[in-house]
Amino acid sequence: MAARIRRNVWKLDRSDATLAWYAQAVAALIRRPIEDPSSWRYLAAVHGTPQGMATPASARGYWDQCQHQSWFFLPWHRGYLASFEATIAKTVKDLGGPADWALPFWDYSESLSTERNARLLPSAFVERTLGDGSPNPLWSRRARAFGGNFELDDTAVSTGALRFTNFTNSRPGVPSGFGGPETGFNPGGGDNGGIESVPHNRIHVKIGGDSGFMSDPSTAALDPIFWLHHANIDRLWEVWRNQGPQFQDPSDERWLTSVVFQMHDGDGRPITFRCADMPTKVLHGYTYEAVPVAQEPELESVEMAVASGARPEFGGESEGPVVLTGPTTKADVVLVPPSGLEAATAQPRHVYLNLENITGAGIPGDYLVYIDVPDDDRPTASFIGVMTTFGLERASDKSLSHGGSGLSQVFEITELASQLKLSEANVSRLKVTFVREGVAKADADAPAELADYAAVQRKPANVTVGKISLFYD
Ligand SMILES: [Cu+2]
Repeated sequence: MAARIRRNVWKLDRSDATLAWYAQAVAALIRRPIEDPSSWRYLAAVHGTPQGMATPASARGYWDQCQHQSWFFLPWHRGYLASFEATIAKTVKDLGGPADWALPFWDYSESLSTERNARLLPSAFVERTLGDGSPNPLWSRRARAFGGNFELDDTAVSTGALRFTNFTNSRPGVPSGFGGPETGFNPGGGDNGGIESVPHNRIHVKIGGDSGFMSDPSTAALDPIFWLHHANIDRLWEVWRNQGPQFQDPSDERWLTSVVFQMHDGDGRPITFRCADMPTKVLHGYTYEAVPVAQEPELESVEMAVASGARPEFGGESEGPVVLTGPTTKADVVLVPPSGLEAATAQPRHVYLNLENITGAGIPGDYLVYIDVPDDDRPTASFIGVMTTFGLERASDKSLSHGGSGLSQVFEITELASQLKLSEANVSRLKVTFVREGVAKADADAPAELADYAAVQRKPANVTVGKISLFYD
């Protein structure tokens, strides 16, 4: 079989039928019963099931399998995309369409100078109805937006994660690389890999808003745009690997072979795969249109850490949990000067700010994080990054793998720490400011066949950062 080519959705010709066939296939899958592994509902349940939805015995080990905050995030979703694409492609063929249908990707990070629409939701997904007045199968329950403009700013579409030279990292206190931290089978909880945090998590919540499908892992895959978003994340993995010989997937057996994932192929037959199978079983069969190094939106460059060496040195922590209420919350980190550095002019090589045990419920949206020191004469605090909250409720669920210890996030702040003279003995406090970005209100209704998912009551949004800490190495 010829390789399928996954194309940039904004570069499809006006005459191209890829999305029209996608819409027809989506409509066909939505009509299938949930017990059918090739149905829309079953495929979405493989990612996650809403609270209260019982998993039939036959679906155990197949539903609720998504891997987040883990070095399995990229490979699990790669297999998931392949399973979905095979199902849609077979349906397209059965409906009389082309035999080589492939999932397009949405490259929202493309420079606006080469694709001015890049940050807009592709037009075929925007309208509720088609030209003939029938429902548009590609429309879904999303944040209210005008003309597909979900206000994706630089902080949402940044591909800065491509600068990580390490795929993973197991050292606590430092960033976990491009792909995510070393974990076992992990449906959620802990630290996001760079690419999972931004743009992945940011896009989910920007599109889903306060109650749309995309904002919650247990409903996200019900939205047809989910798959174009994840095709792009999967493509960025290839972009990352193509940057040079030092950009390597893990070679550890615990990543390659220790965890086996189960899904179905395009004919609904059970299949299994491991990360070691990625290049052969799963990646084989499709290729991405032009995998260039993505254009970087204008963001301050951040030096990314390479995983090596000993455990970083503790540099201070907040006095207690920080409850994020209101539009702005400030908290102090009480600093401990790094040993051996107080008297010297030497600076620590890297400084990391950690947000630990981020727990809560609902869809609070993301937070912009700023730092400054109380007596600093700068007029404004400095932006260090975005605390993303996609998957918060799941990560806070005590019945799941991490026992409800929540999400965590690490920011490298080396350059700012040196400007703020954090490692000097007379600087005793660091002020951290969380600015709530807010979530857009979502449409109240959903596609008619999926209305039951929209009726699920959401818990009121709340977020607590268990601890803010600082590490040096
Ligand atoms: Cu996702």
